[in-house]
Amino acid sequence: MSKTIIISNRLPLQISIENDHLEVTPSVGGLATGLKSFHKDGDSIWIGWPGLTEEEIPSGLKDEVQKKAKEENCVALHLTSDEIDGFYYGFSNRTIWPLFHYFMEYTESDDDYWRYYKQVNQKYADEILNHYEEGDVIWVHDYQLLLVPNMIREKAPDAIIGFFNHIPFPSYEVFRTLPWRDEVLKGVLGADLIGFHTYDYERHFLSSVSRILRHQVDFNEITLPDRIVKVDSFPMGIDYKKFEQAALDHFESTSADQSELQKRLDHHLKDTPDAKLILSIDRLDYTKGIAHRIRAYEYFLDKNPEYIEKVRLVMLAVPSRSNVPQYRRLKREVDELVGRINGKFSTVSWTPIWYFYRSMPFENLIDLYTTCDIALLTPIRDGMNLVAKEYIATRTDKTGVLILSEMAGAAHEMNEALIINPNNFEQIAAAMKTAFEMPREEQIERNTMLQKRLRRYSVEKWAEDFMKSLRGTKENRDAFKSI
Ligand code: GDG
Repeated sequence: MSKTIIISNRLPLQISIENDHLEVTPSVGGLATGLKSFHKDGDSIWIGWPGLTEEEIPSGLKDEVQKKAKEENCVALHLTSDEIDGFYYGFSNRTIWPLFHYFMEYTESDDDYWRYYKQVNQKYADEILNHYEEGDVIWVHDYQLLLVPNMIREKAPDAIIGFFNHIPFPSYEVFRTLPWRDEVLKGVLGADLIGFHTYDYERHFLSSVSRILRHQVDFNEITLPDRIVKVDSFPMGIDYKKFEQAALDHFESTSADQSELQKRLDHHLKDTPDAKLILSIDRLDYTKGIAHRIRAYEYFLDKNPEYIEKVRLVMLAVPSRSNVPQYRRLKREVDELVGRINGKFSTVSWTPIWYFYRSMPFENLIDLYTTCDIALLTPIRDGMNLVAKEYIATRTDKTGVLILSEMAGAAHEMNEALIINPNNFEQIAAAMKTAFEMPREEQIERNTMLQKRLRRYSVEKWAEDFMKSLRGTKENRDAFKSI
């Protein structure tokens, strides 16, 4: 029977070593949380890196790592620390990531990074081919594996290959600055179907293909000498039922089951009449606009001192890519900003920002989503932003206000949120005021619409639509051959 082979840089599980034993924890991040439910329900295997370098795994435990992965229908691909440095921290996160998010000043062009990127992409492609059988569908994910589709195509010309890019695709004027632009485009074009979160990313990609490689582009199809490649937008959804159910369970649990975090949040709300909590959750990444958000909050408190002691920004920043200098600098900047603002506004009984620099268990995430009155998400660029969708899904009584950056892919589908430009502090402060004062009925009205859409376009539907379209490309190919 044919199967789906999912490939992403990281597996949805993270393997670590604790006291000579292997520990398995779920991976945090949009791709893993989103795709997990598709993988769980379907007949698929998932190939990816388990989070430990070859050198970190004692030789006696290598088989054990594979066994743990296999229990979850996963295959662990081992990478050396040099490969991780050059391929992951290097080309993926110092070249592609900043460039695709329009941070050109952070983008490095280094031949060694590129060499590792090609080498590791080949490793992924070879591992896929080890598991591939005729009739299988291959689904490659994200910017770390842009060369993989064509590497598979070279060895398995008839394979059905899909590629989905989870981050933005930049405009041609930005993309063309990449020294390896031709190779990258040729690599992705090995796929039959290329998916993006939004129509804009799709448009940018098609424009680069036609202007750099000079291929014929008709609407959303690219004609290659031997095949047609389809490009389309598939806005990724969330596992709506999981978040909704988690929120319902949360409200049904007794006070004895409450987490420490929940008790502290309740304490703040009980102590202060008209108290409001503003939530901010992201990986600590310069694309997420965390420093902008804190500055906008400062601007808001400066302009609206009547909210002092009444609001609190609860900010969860999940450690990410700390081997890359910009991330370390951002960490310092955020630490300083939080310190400065807490120093500036705190009173004996109140601090304006609660800052957590860690990853929290899922249950705590639900505590935050269900308790905070406002979610303030201000990315400077973001492929989609699933946190915005998760926040709305957990608001089972339909109250709560989402303030969302227009630079997030999610903003295209979430018009009922308060949409802001992350560079405009005045506008963000005004949106915060609007959110605090928004009548309950209006919140319910907006969230009813949002929830209806998110429920319908869940992650299951997203994967189903992509797969359906991918299978459809096979018919296209057969028709093309018969011309
Ligand atoms: C990339 C693109 C695109 C966060 N903190 C914790 C935690 N999370 C989970 C959230 C959410 C996910 O991580 C974050 O997803 P995002 O979409 O917001 O952001 P990225 O990680 O940057 O994801 C993004 C996504 O891929 C999908 O295509 O939307 O634009 O950049 O699911 O719930 N989960 C737990 N603890 C935490 O502390 N358990």
